[in-house]
Formats: sequence, C-alpha cells, structure tokens
Amino acid sequence: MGLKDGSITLPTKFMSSTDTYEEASIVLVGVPMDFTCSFRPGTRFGPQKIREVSIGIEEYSIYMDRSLNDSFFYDSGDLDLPIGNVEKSLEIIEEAAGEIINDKKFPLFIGGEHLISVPVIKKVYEKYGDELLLVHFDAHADLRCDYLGCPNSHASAIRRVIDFMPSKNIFQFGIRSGTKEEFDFARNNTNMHTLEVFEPLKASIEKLKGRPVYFTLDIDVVDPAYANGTGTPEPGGVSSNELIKSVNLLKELNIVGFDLVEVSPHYDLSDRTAFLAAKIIRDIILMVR
Ligand SMILES: [Mn+2]
Repeated sequence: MGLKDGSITLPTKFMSSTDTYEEASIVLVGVPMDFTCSFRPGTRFGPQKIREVSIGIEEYSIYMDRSLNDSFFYDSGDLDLPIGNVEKSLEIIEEAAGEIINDKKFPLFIGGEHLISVPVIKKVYEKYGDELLLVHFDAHADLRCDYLGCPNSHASAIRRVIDFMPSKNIFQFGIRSGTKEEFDFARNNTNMHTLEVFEPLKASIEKLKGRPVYFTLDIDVVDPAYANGTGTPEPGGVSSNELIKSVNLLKELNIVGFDLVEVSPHYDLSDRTAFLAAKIIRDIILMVR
C-alpha cells in the first residue's frame, strides 16, 4: 500500500502539507469509502472536496493561536480501495493506520463513511489498551448490532468498536437519533449525552483528562442548516459555532488520534460542510502538533 509513495496521487493536498512523510509528526489519510451508507451515498468524494476548499481558509487559527506553517503534517492522499469490498477495504485502512502508529506519528483520517473509524481506533487501542478513551460526536448512536443483517455498517460503527474496547471508555455527545434498543444499550454501557455537545463535554473534561483520547467526529452532529452535505442528515443539531467551541475544549486533553467522517459533497450547498470540516481539521492539526 505504501503511505510514503504508493497511495493515489492527487492534484490537491490539504493546505500546508509537508513534502514528505518522514518529516511529518501528523499524517492525514483520505478514505474514499461509502459502500455501507444506509441512505444517500457519496462520502467517498469527501476527502478530496475538503482538501480543495482548505485552500480557501487561513493557515492561522485564532482559536489555537498557531499557524499550519509551523506544523509538520503530511497529506498522504487517498487510500486505494476495492469499491464495494467492505472487508478488504477495512483491512487496507487498518494496515495504513498501523503503519502510521508504528512510525510514532499521529493518525488523522478523513472519511468516507463512519465505518472507516473502526480499524483506525482498533490500531490506536492496540497501542494504548484500556487506558484509551473514545470521544464521539454524532447525531446517531451508531450502536446497532447490525444493519439489515450486516454487522459492518456505518450505522454500527461504535458497536463494532465495543467488540474490542470497553464500552465504559466511550463518551458520546450530541446524539439525537437511534432505535430504542440503542438508547437502552447506551444507558447501561456507554457514557451518552444526548442533543447537546458543549455543556456535557465541558462537564466531562475532568473525567477525560490525563488519559489518551481518540476523537471521532461525524459531521452530522451539526444541524443540516449548517452542514447539509452529509448522507443521513438529522435536524435538531448543534451550530457550527458550538462545534468549533466544543473542539476548542479538547485542547485540555491528550488527543492521540482523530477522524472526521460523513462529509458528502454532492449534497453540500456552497461547500459549507466541507469548509467546516477543513476548519476543524486545521484546528486539530494545530492542537496536537
Ligand atoms: Mn451519524
């Protein structure tokens, strides 16, 4: 597969990417996978659109008071996946994540659908074990045992994480959609905070401090009024400002891996969802550099 040179070569990289993998401490990987989307597909085009619009925002972040010019991250392009082959694709993602972690670099993955987070979290969990906590922003619980009989579905992403990671290590925020079974399961297993993100996250920071934290961000946690470019929009979400402020709270934590998923450009009026994603990715790079 070869993150260093063998991934698909793209015309556009995320702004300020360094020239080589070797000099980077953070490695960005695009995962153009949307085969298990339950409603509208298209997230496979997300990574490239986010890169494209990143050129339109500043390298300096007022939230982080740092500039990408002072950071060392490498955009390794998109993984080359066999379209439609879920198992093989998950293997390729896991291999890529493993390579980055073995090289002691920070994995930053851009989906694609939410299922792509599972193999990345798995490799990060292999490194940190039960010390690792998961912070999950999403409109959806993603706790289904399976979706129409398929355990590997984007609707089951967090449930698949619980196959290997203790459910009590998982902190969910902004959840406003799921089956009754998912909410019953969450009550007894995960730390789920419904509807809101900022206030419950602020109240949870002390519990999250001092531990390695993986952050998975499904862009549909944001209200479709602010982020309509996604496959399963769910009205009633947070504003883009609340998301940015919430990400800012994570400064106090030891973030060891990150992914942003479910941006679907063909539904994205004025690229507003992709712009929001690019801004969040910039700030995460600046936060963890
Ligand atoms: Mn979701």
